[in-house]
Amino acid sequence: MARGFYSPKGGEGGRQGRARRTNWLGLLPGLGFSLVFIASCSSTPPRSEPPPVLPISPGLPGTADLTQSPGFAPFIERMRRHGFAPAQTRAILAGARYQPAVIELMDRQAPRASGPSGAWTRYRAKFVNEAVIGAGLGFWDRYALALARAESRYGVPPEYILAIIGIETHYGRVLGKTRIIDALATLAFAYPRRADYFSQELEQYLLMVREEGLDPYTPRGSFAGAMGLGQFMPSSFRRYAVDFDGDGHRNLWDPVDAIGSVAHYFAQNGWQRNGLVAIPAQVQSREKADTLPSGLDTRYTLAKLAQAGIRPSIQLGSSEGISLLKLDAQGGYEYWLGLANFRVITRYNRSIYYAMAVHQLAQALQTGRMTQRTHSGASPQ
Ligand SMILES: [Ca+2]
Repeated sequence: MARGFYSPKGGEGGRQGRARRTNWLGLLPGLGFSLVFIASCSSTPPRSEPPPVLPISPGLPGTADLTQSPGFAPFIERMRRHGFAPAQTRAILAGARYQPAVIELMDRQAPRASGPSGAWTRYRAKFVNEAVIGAGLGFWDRYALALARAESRYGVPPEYILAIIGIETHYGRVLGKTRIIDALATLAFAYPRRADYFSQELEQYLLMVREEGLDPYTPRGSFAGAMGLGQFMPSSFRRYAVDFDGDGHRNLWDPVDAIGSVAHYFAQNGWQRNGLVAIPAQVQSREKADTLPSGLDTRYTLAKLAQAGIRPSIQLGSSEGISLLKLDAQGGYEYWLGLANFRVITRYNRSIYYAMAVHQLAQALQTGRMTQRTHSGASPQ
């Protein structure tokens, strides 16, 4: 998802229609404020235990009020600075439901084994496969004009925009069906480990629905609050979403707006037109290569890499700032060199596997497109 963390796909399905518009005056106070929430917000359950199952209908005896969360009062204050009266914020949140499944899914994102276990090969197979490539090529045909326009305006090639949308939502097939307000309120007020992050996203969400004139209870998406074909978090929605079809609304459930918005996201995060993303590396020996630390934050010159017996598989100019990437593939580690645009992809989701899957899916889509166009006699673009 845009700006967040890896979210496992496939647990949610459904299609989000265009979010209904609302009259904000209708949300002013008058609703009851009794909210049902997790009883204790002071600790995170250990990963090995199932998450607590709590009643979700308001007013049941023995349940706590959302206002008991230590983050609740500061949140009301923060929204006041944006012109939300406390009663108004409370009224909106009164309609949010605690969703234990959200906590459960969040806790399931266990850290990966340190390897070698072939984790990259398994990850790749989920996203770079015939089904996703086929759907991506169909999407490319349908939205070729918008993709070309996005490339011209933002410098991001169609295949990378398509790879993001394919990995995030399988081209709109898996958009998530959790109400965004439920996901964000649950994580902001009942998930202490990430409360800071999610209360900021909840704040951004309320600002977003006010700006866009949306009913706060209508948008749906992932259990972590990501929305639309590119799975933007609310802060990314506000910062990077664009109205790319010119109908006056930013609608990330609309493919054309999603295409423009993903490209805009990349451009704003430093995407270099015609820049390289990643290339395989040849290593003389693993022992020698492993004398250099690897990872997203590493920066090497070609000379430094050569000293460790690591060479690019294609000729590179005098590149600086090369990240050495080591992937836990089945049958042994793979070494890659990540360039500036690779790191831009990680701004979307800070994961080497994620960015590499985007890159490899993009390459497969480009090859597929060229093959199609060649066979049909069209120019291979
Ligand atoms: Ca639009």
